[in-house]
Amino acid sequence: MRTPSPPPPPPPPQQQQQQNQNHHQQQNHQQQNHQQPKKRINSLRLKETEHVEFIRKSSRDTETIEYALTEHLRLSGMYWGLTAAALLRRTNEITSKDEVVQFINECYDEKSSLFAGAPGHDGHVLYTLSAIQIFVLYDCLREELSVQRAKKMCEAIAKLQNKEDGSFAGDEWGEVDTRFSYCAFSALSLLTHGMGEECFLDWNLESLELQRGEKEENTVKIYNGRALEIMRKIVDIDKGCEFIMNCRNFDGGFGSTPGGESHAGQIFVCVGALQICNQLDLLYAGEEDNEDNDKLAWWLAERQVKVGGLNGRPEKLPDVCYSWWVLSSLAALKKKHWIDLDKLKTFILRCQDDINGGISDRPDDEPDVYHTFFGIAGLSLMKHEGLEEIDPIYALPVTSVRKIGIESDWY
Ligand code: GRG
Repeated sequence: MRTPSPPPPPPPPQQQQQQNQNHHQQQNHQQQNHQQPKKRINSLRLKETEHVEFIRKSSRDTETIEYALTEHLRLSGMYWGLTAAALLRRTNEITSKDEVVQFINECYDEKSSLFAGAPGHDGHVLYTLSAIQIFVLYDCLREELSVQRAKKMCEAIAKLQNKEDGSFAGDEWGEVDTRFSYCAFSALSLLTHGMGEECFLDWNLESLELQRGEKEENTVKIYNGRALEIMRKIVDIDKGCEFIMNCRNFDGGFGSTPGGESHAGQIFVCVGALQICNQLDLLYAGEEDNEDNDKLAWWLAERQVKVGGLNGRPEKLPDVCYSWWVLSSLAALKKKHWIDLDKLKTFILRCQDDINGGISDRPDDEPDVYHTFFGIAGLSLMKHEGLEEIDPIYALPVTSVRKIGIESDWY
């Protein structure tokens, strides 16, 4: 299962080899793009106003084919757009809070006690997380989510866990994926932190004496611990983390299910889930693993290709969204500096549409809200001037998670 640990930085030879291969792919791609008319002038300055306008327009342009095709993930789209705007400190320019809350409530599916991607669709743990994230973003979880609904959601999430192997399904149809383990743990963590003690009192938790948002040193840690204790009453955290560890590969990465190929997106969800459950130590539990000799961080650092962008797995093209999936995972491992951050920043800024706003996967492609969010989130992780800082585990502004008492040392 385990291979010998790689040497410490600078880049290992296989990175060079892989970068060369990626370079060829990029050259081909760039050659194709040469034939298309250039529709923007890129100044390498973050186009804040244009991005806000792009997000605002994307949520209003209901007649476009893109809008129709993305209906099933409308709630996640709303989370991407609003969180990007919050990082730009301009949420109010997108839409009103009342309109947002009304839409979220329309997405609630009474049958599953979960939120759906759009009104009338089936509930799913991914959209449940998006709904909770938006409530946290607006600091209105307690006002807008009834205690009864919050408890039903906790029970519905618990039902998605397989008690034998600890995995989570996304919904009643049963597809299993480490993405859903992350969604379940993140949703429960935000709920248990944000709802307050009275929500959980009749679950024999009287002795926990929860208080919201304590700021003093140490008390916050205790608060985090108490929220985790509540989570333990709802789901089997240890088995959940055991399943995640069963999805680990010989290269240090993680896949969607045991034996699945390592992929940066899956690594984000696995590292995040372990971190939320306070079990990140499991990464270093093997004989050869320790924090200084970290195969996983190596795999992640090797995702940077010559043009500065990151790919999601070996021999693939770079894509702005991996600025988030890779860099947030490295942030959790406290190894962001294993990437050339200046080159990554330049790559993201080159993917902006300077005229109409929005960020695309690669330079000169069409922008969309997904890449706009993950590009801005990546820049925020690199502490880009003028942006709110983002929490690499919960994918929400640090100011928002602090308001519900989540204080961490991974920024
Ligand atoms: C709160 C940020 C947040 C997320 C919620 C759903 C989820 C939890 C995480 C998704 C993680 C994931 C698997 C991301 C990868 C998405 C992606 C770009 C997949 C593309 O895969 P391929 O194979 O692309 O089409 P490559 O780049 O490998 O060719």
